Amino acid sequence: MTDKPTIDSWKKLAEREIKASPDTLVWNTPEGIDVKPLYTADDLAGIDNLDSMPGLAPFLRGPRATMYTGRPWTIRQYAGFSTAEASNSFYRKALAAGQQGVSVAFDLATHRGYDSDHPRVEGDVGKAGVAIDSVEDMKILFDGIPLEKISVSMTMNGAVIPILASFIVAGEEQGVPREQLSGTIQNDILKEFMVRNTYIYPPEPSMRIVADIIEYTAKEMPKFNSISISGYHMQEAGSTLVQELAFTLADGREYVRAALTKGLNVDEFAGRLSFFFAIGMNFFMEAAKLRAARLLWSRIMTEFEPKKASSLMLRTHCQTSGVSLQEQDPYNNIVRTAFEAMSAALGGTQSLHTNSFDEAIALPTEFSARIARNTQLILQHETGVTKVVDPLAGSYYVESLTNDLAEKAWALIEEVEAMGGMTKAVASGLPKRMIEEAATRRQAAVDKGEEVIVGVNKYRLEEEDHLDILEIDNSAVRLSQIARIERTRRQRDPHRVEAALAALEKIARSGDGNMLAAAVEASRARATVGEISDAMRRAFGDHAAVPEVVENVYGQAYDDEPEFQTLVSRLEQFAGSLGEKPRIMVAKLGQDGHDRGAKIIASAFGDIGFEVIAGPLFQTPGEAADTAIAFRVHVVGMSSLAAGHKTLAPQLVAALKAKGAEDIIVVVGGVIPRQDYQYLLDHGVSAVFGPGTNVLDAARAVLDLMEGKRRN
Ligand code: DCA
Repeated sequence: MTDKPTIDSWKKLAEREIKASPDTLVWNTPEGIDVKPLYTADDLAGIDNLDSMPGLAPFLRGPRATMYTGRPWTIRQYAGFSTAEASNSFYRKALAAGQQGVSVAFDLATHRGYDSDHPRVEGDVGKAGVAIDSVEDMKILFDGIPLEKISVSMTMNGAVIPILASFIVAGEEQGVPREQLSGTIQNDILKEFMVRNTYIYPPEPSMRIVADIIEYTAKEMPKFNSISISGYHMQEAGSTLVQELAFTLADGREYVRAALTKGLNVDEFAGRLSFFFAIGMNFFMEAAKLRAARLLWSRIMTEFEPKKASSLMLRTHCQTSGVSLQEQDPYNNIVRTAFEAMSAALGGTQSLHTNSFDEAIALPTEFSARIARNTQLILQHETGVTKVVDPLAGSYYVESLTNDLAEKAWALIEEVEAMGGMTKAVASGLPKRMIEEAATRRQAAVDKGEEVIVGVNKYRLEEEDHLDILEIDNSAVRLSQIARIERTRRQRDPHRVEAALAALEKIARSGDGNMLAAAVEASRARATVGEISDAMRRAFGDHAAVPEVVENVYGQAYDDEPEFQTLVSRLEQFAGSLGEKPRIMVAKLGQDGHDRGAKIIASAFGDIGFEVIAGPLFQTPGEAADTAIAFRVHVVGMSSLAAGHKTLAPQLVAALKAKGAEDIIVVVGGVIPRQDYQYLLDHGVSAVFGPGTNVLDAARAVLDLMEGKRRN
């Protein structure tokens, strides 16, 4: 007879197999959770809620009793490019091919409240999303899409008032009253200050905007989700899953408090708060994250003493991870996305976007978008994952992970609370700094090959296959948008526009009234997105962030490793010959606020020994040239993630030249398709660093360029 198997007998066996202690197999994750090679029933001891039920508080196992067995998640692909016409045709085709909800991506000019004819946005119009200047564009965007049936999600935070207003008016003019409109507006400004940077106004009035929208939708639009509290962009910026979980839920708590200041009862709006998480490659941990999120949200909401059970319920959209996509060997991204989508489904998401495989490089083509959509259709129809509610429940490992994540995130939520809540924490810069440190640490792990990415730092192809990508002719989009704005301005009643904008500005200044209600009237009168934003700008001013750079994280990860030290000494030698530290300015141009790459470069280059000047966000090429000259930099490193590089980089080179500073070397990094390298090199750029570049390689190349310049 054999003895009852125990953990000790397993350990002995394991030790014999690997000729080392099984403790050496523990995986230390960035979350600070040490994942063991084996979980057993013992790991469930002391864990609460193992016997909870889906559809019942605390909703750990899902917000619905039947979950996907009753109705699968919504396939909601985030898309939008160039003009309203082009995006509308894309949506209609996608809906006919099985997509179930629309999700609009706006261009960065719209996000930041500028009309397409504004001189600051020349490189941004129609790139990375659709350009919307007024209700006229919005009507075209939804032409032939029945807004009483199809739910529409809009990723908008900065210019959220004019965009939601013009959506409401587009609905009205399509014959759909606002109480019938269903969908979601992102309206999550706190994470913009933390990571995404498409804010317009300072934090305090921005929070008032959030509260006004919650109030308006609670009273007037019962089917509309007033906010999508988003952790997605935190993970994209490099956060750990614990940080994503904690900061998102802490943001949610802050929004509830803001809404309560409008005199609402918590049950009037809590059921229409929604969430948005990223799903990366840590398969089981991501599924556990969604389970932990539901548990913690119901804990947080209990504090507000709601009467309705639905007020405790966390409903979420998920998107597969953009940063997990790679430029190298890009078809691998299809596989990555499929695993992430499966994890989101196992975690119990309500709605899902699956990325297209070419999104590390450009906007999706129809072909890549079809594969992304079909990934979800196959999951729903062919794999059987929809047939059982919360199928991972009871797994020793997943229940332990759920519990560990919940505990760690709760500790961080309490830390934020001790600081006075998320608005104060954001103002202190702590969450941003923590995320940037995590991002830099991860970059070092990838650069060192400790974290394997197939096709990038291991199994790299000798030669990459050619990939056809979508290219937007931004100047044509801009001209057609400008023509439509001019037509709209000609045809409207200027007195009505002026009166509506003045009324909005008055509410913005006084706090007496609802800004969205006033903007709906302005939008009916054909005030543009830029004009409505400007009315509030006059009251609130613009927010200007001071860029900070983390130190000693990248360098520390390398410690005394020879590869790193050789570079540091080479740089020291060069500095000696130069008589000063080489200076590099990391520049962000146009409305592209995605600064993860810029921050990592700034931080790593600083640790290597460069003097780094972190340029402010949203500069024009001329302004960036002025900063570069003022700081007497040797190199400008322009980071571009939003497809503006072909317009903005040549303009930067030209601006430097015009100001007599052609000596300053310009390099460009970020999401730059290979097809564009030569164009940039032909226009005065000295080197291009695409996605997946090892930071030490980039630093070596910049040093080569500086040495070369000095020799000539
Ligand atoms: N049995 C019966 N009814 C169900 C079931 C079920 N098993 N599952 C869902 N439903 C109902 C829901 O109650 C809902 O109706 P309601 O709005 O009247 O309550 C309807 O079916 C739609 O389902 P839901 O799960 O709410 O899915 P979505 O409408 O897609 O909303 C949500 C998902 C996360 C709440 C929303 O905020 C969203 O779509 N976010 C997307 C954000 C986004 O796209 N961001 C872009 C980056």
